[in-house]
Formats: sequence, structure tokens, C-alpha cells
Amino acid sequence: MPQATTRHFCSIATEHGSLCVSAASPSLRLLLCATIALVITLYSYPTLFDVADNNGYGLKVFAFMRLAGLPFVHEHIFDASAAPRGQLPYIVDDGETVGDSDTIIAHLISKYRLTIDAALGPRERDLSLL
Ligand SMILES: N[C@@H](CCC(=O)N[C@@H](CS)C(=O)NCC(=O)O)C(=O)O
Repeated sequence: MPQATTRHFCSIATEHGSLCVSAASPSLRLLLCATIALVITLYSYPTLFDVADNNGYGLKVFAFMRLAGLPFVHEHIFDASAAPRGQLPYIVDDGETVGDSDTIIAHLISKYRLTIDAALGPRERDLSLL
């Protein structure tokens, strides 16, 4: 059985691809990312076989943010104790903590006026399974 591993770096997703910030401690990684003015951090499970998150809910938020072109820091964790609902994923967006994948996506659409899903009709929206 393959084991998920926690990495000692975080990836910053941008519309041009991923940038890795490598530092031994989580606080130093976040400091480095804050220094380059990134405001959104996604906290979700570790990667597995190069998949960005080994949990479907976290992967959904990761994919949404990548497709929407939002820059963010991706922190891979197992401990959900700091999460608003005790579950992963959650985000910290400019100091505001938001949990639950659907709530996160609704928050991002509203705050950043994202139009990525604007053309979807009721049929496409009903296909959402997670
Ligand atoms: N409704 C939540 C479900 C998230 C969820 O169920 N997360 C689980 C993992 S699949 C979790 O974090 N459980 C607590 C834990 O693993 O400590 C969402 O859409 O984000």
C-alpha cells in the first residue's frame, strides 16, 4: 500500500504552473510566501503519486483555484484540528478562515468575482457530485 508523505515544501500555484517554496519549518514557508504577497493558503492532505491532494474535496478546491487562475500557497497537512469544521480542506484568505469545499468555492467566486462557472446551466450544476 503506498504511503502518503508530508513534504517539507509548499507549492504555489500560479497560472503559469507551480513554484515550490522550500523551507524546513511551516512558519518559515508561510513567511516566504507572504513576502511575495500571496494571500490565500489552501490547507489540504498530502500529495499521492503526483496528484496534488489525495482527498477528493481538497483536489476539487485545488483544481478550481488553478483553473480560475488564483495564485495560492498549498500546504499539505494531516492535522485538521485548526480547520473550522475539523475537516480538510480549508483556506485562509487574507486572515479569513473558510472551511468546506463548496463553501470555499462560493467564497472565492464571490470575493474575486470569478466568472469561471457563469455559463453553466442547471444541468451542468447538477452534475456536481462532491
Ligand atoms: N463537506 C466537506 C467534507 C470534507 C471531509 O469530509 N474531510 C474529511 C476527509 S475526507 C476530513 O477532513 N476528516 C477529518 C480528518 O481527517 O481529520 C468538504 O466538502 O470539504
